[in-house]
Amino acid sequence: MLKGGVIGTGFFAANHLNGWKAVEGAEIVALCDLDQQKVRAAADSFGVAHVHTDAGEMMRAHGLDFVDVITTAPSHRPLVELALSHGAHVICQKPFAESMADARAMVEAAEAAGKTLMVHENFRWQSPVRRVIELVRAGRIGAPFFCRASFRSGYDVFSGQPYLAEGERFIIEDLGIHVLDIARAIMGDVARISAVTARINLAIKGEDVATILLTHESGMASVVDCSYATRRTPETFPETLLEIDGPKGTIRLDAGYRLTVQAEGAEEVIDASPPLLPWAERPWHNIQESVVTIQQHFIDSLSAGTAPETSGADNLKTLALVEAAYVSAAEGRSVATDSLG
Ligand code: NAD
Ligand code: 89V
Repeated sequence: MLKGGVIGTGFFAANHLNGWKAVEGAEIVALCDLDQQKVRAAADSFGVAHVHTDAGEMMRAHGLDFVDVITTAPSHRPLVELALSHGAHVICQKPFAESMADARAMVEAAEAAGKTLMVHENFRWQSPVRRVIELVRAGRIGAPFFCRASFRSGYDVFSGQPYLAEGERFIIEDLGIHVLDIARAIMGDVARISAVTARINLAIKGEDVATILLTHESGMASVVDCSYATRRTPETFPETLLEIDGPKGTIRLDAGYRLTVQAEGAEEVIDASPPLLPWAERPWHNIQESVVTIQQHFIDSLSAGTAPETSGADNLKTLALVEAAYVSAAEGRSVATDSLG
């Protein structure tokens, strides 16, 4: 049984703590948050014996095998490097870092320490999305030549996560990052990107609409479109809708987790709804289930000594898309993803 510690017991942490209870091969033995009341409340709710308000103290006290970092991006680099310096493997929430330099530094620190660093990039692990990725990877429609990955909602994310209203950057960095990662998982790595953004909700600081064209290294294209300003029914938060064309057919993931596969003259319609785990609540259940799946993948990767699919090194490529999208939107031009230095 691997011994883990959690850093950050804010809004999203209850999902991780519920998740860790379901994961085989791992146990959370200590929690840390700067806020004594929050960390104590989480420890009481989840029956964790040890609480700390200083991450260094937690690392020194427990001989942890791994650390789960569930803080917001500005604290990721110091906390990840701290955990690595104490010989722990790390799984860190998205967005991995505020800059490519910080992200690269964390990946290099993990390599130097000989430890696994994985990013909790969970949308590609949502079971409906995963089914689509696996169908494409299995060649069901042949090599895809088009993908649309679409997340459009009017859901109020700001009441749970007020920091999302306060940053200069919003939807690409917080949500688009997931959808860009899904496009990468389906269509492969990206050579060029072109983005147009808008701020419709004037009560927030950052952009809440982004429409992004990706040119993949294969030469094929994807459209990633995201909005938190869309008023429509059904409200699909937090579903990513997908449409992928290949020479042998089309795969669509439509609202309500309706998965349609049309290939080689046959059509299959599947209810790909994620399960509602006992502790989960709609509409978050889709995200909540993926937390357990990604955590299990992290522990399985540690046990097998293999690199996780959404490793820190892999996530550099998703983060580069975020950076390139902001450059593209600001400068009104298409940006090569390898031009960011
Ligand atoms: P939050 O602000 O509610 O909680 C973060 C907690 O970290 C706070 O309680 C804060 O006190 C603590 N913290 C910060 N620095 C610390 C330090 N040095 N030592 C100890 N504790 C520290 O944030 P949140 O909404 O829970 O989000 C956390 C992260 O999870 C964000 O990066 C967010 O983008 C991400 N997130 C991911 C998903 C997903 O589906 N993958 C969903 C929601 C949030
Ligand atoms: O998944 C996330 O990162 C969340 C939300 C779904 C609200 O965008 O912040």
